[in-house]
Amino acid sequence: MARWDTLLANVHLATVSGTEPYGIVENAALAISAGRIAWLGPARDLPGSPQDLARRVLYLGGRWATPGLIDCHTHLVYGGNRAREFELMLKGVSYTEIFKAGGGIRSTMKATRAADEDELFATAAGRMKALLGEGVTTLEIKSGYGLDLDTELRMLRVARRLGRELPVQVVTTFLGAHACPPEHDGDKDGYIDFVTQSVLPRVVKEGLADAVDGFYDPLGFSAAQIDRLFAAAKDHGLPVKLHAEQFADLNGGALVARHRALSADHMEYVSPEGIAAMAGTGTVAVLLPGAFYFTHETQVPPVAAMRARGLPVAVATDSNPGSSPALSLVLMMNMACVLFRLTPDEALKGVTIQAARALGLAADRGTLEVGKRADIAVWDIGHPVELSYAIGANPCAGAIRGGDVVLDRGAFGAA
Ligand code: DI6
Ligand code: FE
Repeated sequence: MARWDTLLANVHLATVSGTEPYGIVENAALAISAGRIAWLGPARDLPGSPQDLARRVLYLGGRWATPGLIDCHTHLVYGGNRAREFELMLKGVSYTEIFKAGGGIRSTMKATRAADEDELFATAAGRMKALLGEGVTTLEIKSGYGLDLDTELRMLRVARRLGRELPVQVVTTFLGAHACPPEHDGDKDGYIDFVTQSVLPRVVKEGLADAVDGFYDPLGFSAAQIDRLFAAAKDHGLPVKLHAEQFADLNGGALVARHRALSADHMEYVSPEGIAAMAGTGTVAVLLPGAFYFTHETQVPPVAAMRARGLPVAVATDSNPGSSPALSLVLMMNMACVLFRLTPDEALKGVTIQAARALGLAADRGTLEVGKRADIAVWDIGHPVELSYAIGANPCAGAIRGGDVVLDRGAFGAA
């Protein structure tokens, strides 16, 4: 009797575990049973010949395998796009000015309210396929372009449906507190009442959200309003995360630390005090180089200070129509290295184990280790540094999710 379901052979592993950069095991093998990693190590340590050990042997032709990539911050579900606002931004009108003139999040709100479920599903699925083609096996999707009950629920239902119908695990986040809609103009407190008393209970009742997020910014909501939002999330047993310090230092580090948030996202303007407050709380700093790049931001997130305080740092696309129309997590790795000076090892951790941590899933995935889900990306590269090195390449040759091959571009050949 074969002891394993599947054995990956003739492969090099970047396990992203242990203390060495990338957690490399060369000339390796990796066994999968019941959708989980059952064994891994140098091939010479296999307790028999591959064919005797597993019902199925996949020969990877000397390619590299990493944990399946995890995009822990996206706004993939939305109507329309903001290409015309892009033209304005290139003429020198800032993201903030466009927002204040009634564009920005509000213009996507209008297009999203006008889109039915199938339309939202089809456009998001198209975008998602680009990410899955890069070995993404888990991704987060936020609501936040409805800003009314029906549309927020519709966005989250679409996100759940994407996870059922496409070969990826979708983690959903309720971002009702993304911006104040026209119905509540001048009354952000009233809108937060509506979000916490009318929308969140329905979201929870229908099981549509895995976490709650808000936009902590003068364009979004105040610390007192976020406190109220997070208290309501806690009452419903949901973890929280926050868009913080994107355009200014507002002491967001202390705010997320106080709430033991899963993550604090953007973080360009976080202060040394903010980093100190977050250190040791488990909160992950999620860096979003696509938004930094696209909004012509010049304030680089203080990566050296984060590193010095041992803050976990993740990297994500922030895929959204206004500030980061990005559909490549691999490109974000390059941008995190070049623009923010992450090391390529940190960038790989940022889209695997640290991204898993930002979703509260680190015990289950994010590294190649025995017992973790068999979510694996296979790459046509000679060394894992190449994932961060190239600009605009997609060396992904295949992907496995929960032990099943979900993407095959010729990775799984014969011996
Ligand atoms: N910050 C962002 O970068 C996205 N949301 C947020 O709070 C942008 C959303 C958009 O412009 O549509
Ligand atoms: Fe975002």
